[in-house]
Amino acid sequence: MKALFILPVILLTVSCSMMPAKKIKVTDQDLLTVQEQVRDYRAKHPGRNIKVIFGEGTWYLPKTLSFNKSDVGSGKRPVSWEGVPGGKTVISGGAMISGMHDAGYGIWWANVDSTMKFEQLYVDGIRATRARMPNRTDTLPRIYLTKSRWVYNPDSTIRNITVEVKDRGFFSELSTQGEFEIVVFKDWTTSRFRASGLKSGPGEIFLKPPFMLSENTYNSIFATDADHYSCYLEGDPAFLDEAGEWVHDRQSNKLYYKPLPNQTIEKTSFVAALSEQLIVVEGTRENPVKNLSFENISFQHSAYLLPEYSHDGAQACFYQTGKTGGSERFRIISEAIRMSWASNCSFTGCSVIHTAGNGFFLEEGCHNNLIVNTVIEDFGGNGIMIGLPVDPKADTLALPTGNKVAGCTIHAGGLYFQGAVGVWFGFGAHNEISASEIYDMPYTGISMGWQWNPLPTSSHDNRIVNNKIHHVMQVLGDGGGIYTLGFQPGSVISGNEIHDILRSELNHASPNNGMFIDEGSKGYRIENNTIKNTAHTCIRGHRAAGVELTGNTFYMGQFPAVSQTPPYNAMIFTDKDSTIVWPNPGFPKELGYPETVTAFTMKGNKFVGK
Ligand SMILES: [Ca+2]
Repeated sequence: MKALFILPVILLTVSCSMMPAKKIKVTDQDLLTVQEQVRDYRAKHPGRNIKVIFGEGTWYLPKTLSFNKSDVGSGKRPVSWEGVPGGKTVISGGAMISGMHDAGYGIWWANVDSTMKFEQLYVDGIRATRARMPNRTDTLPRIYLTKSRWVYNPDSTIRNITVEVKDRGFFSELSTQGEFEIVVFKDWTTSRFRASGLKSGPGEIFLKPPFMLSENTYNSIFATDADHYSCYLEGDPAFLDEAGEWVHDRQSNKLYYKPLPNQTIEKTSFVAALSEQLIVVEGTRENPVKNLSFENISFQHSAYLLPEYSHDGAQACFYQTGKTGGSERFRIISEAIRMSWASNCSFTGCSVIHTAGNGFFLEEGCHNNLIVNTVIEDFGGNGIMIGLPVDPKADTLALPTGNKVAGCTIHAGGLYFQGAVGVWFGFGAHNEISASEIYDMPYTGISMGWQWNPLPTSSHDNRIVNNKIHHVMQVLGDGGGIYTLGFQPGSVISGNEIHDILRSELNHASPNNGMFIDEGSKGYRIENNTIKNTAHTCIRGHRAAGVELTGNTFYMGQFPAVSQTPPYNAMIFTDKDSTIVWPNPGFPKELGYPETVTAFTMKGNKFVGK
C-alpha cells in the first residue's frame, strides 16, 4: 500500500565526543528509505550516536519495519527513533480509505482495491464495529449455543461442523452471502470460526473447514456444558443494520458504513488496518540487536486476518493447533511490535493503540530491554508478552531475562480476543512489571507462568510489584487480577493494589478472584498486596503447591479471604492465617509430593471484616 501522507523526517547525528554534530535532512521519503539512510550512515560512522527525529504527523507503513544488526552496527553507539511527545507522531499499519459515497438510504459506500483485505476499521479514530448480529447494544448481545457436532458434506468427503444455537428467531429472515465468522465465548477464551451459512428452526451454523481445534470436553465448542457458551456472528453484509457498523463486501470490493448521527461524509475519516506487525526487532543469536530505542512514537492500526483454519482459542490469545502435546500444542496471534535476540533496547513514552492482535512480544533471546511510561490502549489481544511458550531448558541464552515494564498504562484491551491478558509472562527469569496500571480487561490482568504442574523449569525470580489492577474479568471467567501457573522459585508478587475483579452474568466458568493461583503454582512470595471487592475470594488456589502469603490485606466481601480447590469437589475456605494442606492430586512423589501438599502458608495477613 502506498503511503498517502509522507511528512518530512529529519535525520540528525549527535556527536559522542568532541566531534561536531552533523545534521542530515530527509524529506518526502517513506520510512523504509529513511531506514536505508540510517543504515548507510551507521556503516560509515560506527562511532557516533544517531537520532532519527520525527515531526508531527502519521507515517503509513508500506510493510512491516524490520530492524536487525544493520540498524545499530555493533550496538556500541545507540540509535534512537524519536517522535513528538503527546502521541503526535504516529506510525500506522493502516491505510486511509477515501471516495466514500452516500447511497441515499442511510448507508455510505466506497470502492476498495481488490487486493486489500482488512477486518478492522477505524472511523474518526475510533474502532468501528464490524457488522454483527445480534448487535453490540442489544439487551442480549450474544446467542447461547446448544451443541456442536461433526457432520459430513453431502458428498461424504469433507468433515464439517455444525453449531446449534438458540437463535431467538434471528435467523429466519437472514440471507447471508456465504462467508462470515462466528465468535464463540467459552469459559476463559474466545474462538473465531469461519462459517459458510446458517439455517433457522432450530438455529444452526455451518462452519467452514479446514480446522485446527480442540475436541476437549471443556473450554471447547464440543464441551459437555457448551450450552453455557454464547456467540455472535460477524462480517456479513446481512448484519449491517446499526449505526456505526461497517462491512467489507469482498464479492463487490466495496466498503459499506452506516453512519452515526451527526457524521458527515466530508468530515469523516476511515482507516483500515492492513499490516499485522508494525515493528520487528530481529537480531540473531550471533548478532543481537543492541541499544536501539524508540521514544514518543504512537504505533497504531495493526491488523489481524482470520487464518484459513480459523482460530480456536486456548488461553491468553494462544490458539489450538490440533496437536495434543509438546511445543506444537499452541500458536499465538500476531503482535504490533515483536522483539527477538535484542538487548538493552527500549520503548519510552510510546503508545500502542488500535491493534487487533497483541501489543508487544519480547521473545527468544531478549535481555534487559525496557518498556517505560508507555500506553497500550484499545488493543485486540494481550497488551505486553515477555517470555517463551516453550521452556528452552539448556539453551539459557534463548531464555528472556531482565526485561522490565515500568510506569505503563495498559487498558481497554482484549477487544478482538476476549481471553486476552494485560501482561503475559512465559518462561523467563528476572523479568518484571512495576508501577503500572492495568484496567478495563475482559479476562485476567497479569498472567505469570505457562506450565500446569509444579515440576522445575527455567523460570525464576520474576516480579510483579506495586501495580494497580482493577476492573478486569469483565467478560470471561476462571481468572483474576493476577493469575499464576507453575514453579517459579524466587518470584515475588508484592505491593499490588487489586480491586473490582468482576463477573459477567453471561459467563458460567469457575470463579474470578483477586489472584488465581492455578495449577502447579509454587515458589511465589505473595506479600503486602491489597485486594478488595472481588467477585469470589481475594485469593483462590487450584492445585497450588507451595505459595507464601505474607502481610497482605484482604477485604472480605460475600466470600472468605482465601479458597483452595482440592482435587475433589469441595472447596476449602479460610479467613485467618493458616496452612492449607490438601491431598496430593498426582504430583510425583519422587519430587517431594507425598500424601499431602501444602497449598498456602499464611503469615501476618490482615483480614478486614465482612
Ligand atoms: Ca448489526
